Amino acid sequence: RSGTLLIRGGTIQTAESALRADILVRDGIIAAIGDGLDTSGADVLDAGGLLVIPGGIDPHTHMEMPFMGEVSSDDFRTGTEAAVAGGTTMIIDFAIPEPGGSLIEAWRVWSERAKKAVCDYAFHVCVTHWSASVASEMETLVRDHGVNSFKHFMAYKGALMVDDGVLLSSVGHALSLGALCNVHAENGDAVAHLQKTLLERGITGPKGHPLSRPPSVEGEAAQRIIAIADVLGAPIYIVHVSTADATDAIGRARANGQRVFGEVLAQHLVIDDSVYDTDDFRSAAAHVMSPPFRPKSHQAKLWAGLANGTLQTTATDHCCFCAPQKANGRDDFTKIPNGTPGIEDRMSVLWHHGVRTGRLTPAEFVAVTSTNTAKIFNIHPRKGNVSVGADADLVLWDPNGTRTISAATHHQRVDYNVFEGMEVTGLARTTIAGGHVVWHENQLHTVPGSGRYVARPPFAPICFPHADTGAAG
Ligand code: DUC
Ligand code: ZN
Ligand code: ZN
Ligand code: ZN
Repeated sequence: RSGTLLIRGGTIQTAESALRADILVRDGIIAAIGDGLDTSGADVLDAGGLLVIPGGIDPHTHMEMPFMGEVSSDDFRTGTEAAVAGGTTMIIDFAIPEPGGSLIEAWRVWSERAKKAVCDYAFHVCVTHWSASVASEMETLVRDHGVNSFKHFMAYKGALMVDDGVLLSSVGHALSLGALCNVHAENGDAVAHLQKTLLERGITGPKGHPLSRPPSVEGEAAQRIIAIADVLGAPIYIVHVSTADATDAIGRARANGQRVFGEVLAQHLVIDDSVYDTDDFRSAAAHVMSPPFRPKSHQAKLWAGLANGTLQTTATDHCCFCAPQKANGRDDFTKIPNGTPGIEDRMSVLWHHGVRTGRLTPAEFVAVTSTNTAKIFNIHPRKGNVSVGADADLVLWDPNGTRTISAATHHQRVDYNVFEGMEVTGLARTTIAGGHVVWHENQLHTVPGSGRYVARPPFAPICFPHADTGAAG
């Protein structure tokens, strides 16, 4: 192929505006936008009747992750192939150190695994303990390795969980480095206590999972991390907000001027806790993820949060385990590997249940699937945007195309789909990653290893609202 691509006849939909114009892509970059472009020698893609949107960015995935005695079944090749088939062109995965181990080593291990990715990627690096060497490794990661975000688990006691002391040290240190902290907000002590109580009462099946992680467990942790961030004057990003409790806590903090960000998963927006209301172990276990699915009443709050800006990003926490892996917890729900797939279907689910229902405008759809994530993690306007000079990560989005979601046809390497049977309107006709057509007319054209690591620069201290910049106030 020529390396030059003309996308002709589409409507460019960004988080800002809709514009009828052609796009010229050269050497992986958007070279020109307009009409009557000089296109000699270019391959032409007809986008008539389609929207041209910035490729989706999923800020929360777990490819090939060792977790709860298993390894998640999608690796960086299959997981990113599923991503581009669904219109997502970048992921931010999580590099997790060995217990007590090196953060830089974790970054290296994940970098090695990601070499087979077919779209661009970056890593949040997890802080799972605290020491002087962790602090200095954080500094090295920010300075030399393009990391500007660190992740913390307030749950998974005895494994990944950190206490408030670690949170205070790490969030405060990250602030000084110009990095943003992420948190999984669930009270891990409460979860461990409830798990023990439930097992003692003989509740060993998957029905115990949501009972061990009720909404207040998330609400408490969200309020606590918001208070800790406020004490430090640091921004904070709360992953997979699944409850009215946490959404309200974020809304209050933002109303008070605190810089708190919230992410919501496509799964939590449309699936409720009735999935646990079955004696079929396989089906219930397939839906064991944390936070769990919630009573339906929470969903309206999550959608409202996206529409009113309380929640800014959508993700999937894509973390696949097949039935034999889930079966590890047949006699004890606490041993079911936590996680659900989602990366291939996030964009369609958001369009169908968001835009088609009038909950989101097309511009808001682009914001919450791509642009806001690029801004929050400091890779905008290179990512999350359609502008001259930006990376040519683009999707020719058919707002009226329909498909039925199914594990029988998906590209995710997992034996079920939580959206099985859902008919959705809105799909990726063509996906372009780094200037290459990687998905077209229902076919993958991917090259393992064509994805690139995206180094993310730290934030200038002035960009953090409460940071002590030496200025008055
Ligand atoms: N929750 C999951 O369901 N899987 C991976 C990690 C997490 O926090
Ligand atoms: Zn090429
Ligand atoms: Zn989590
Ligand atoms: Zn996760």
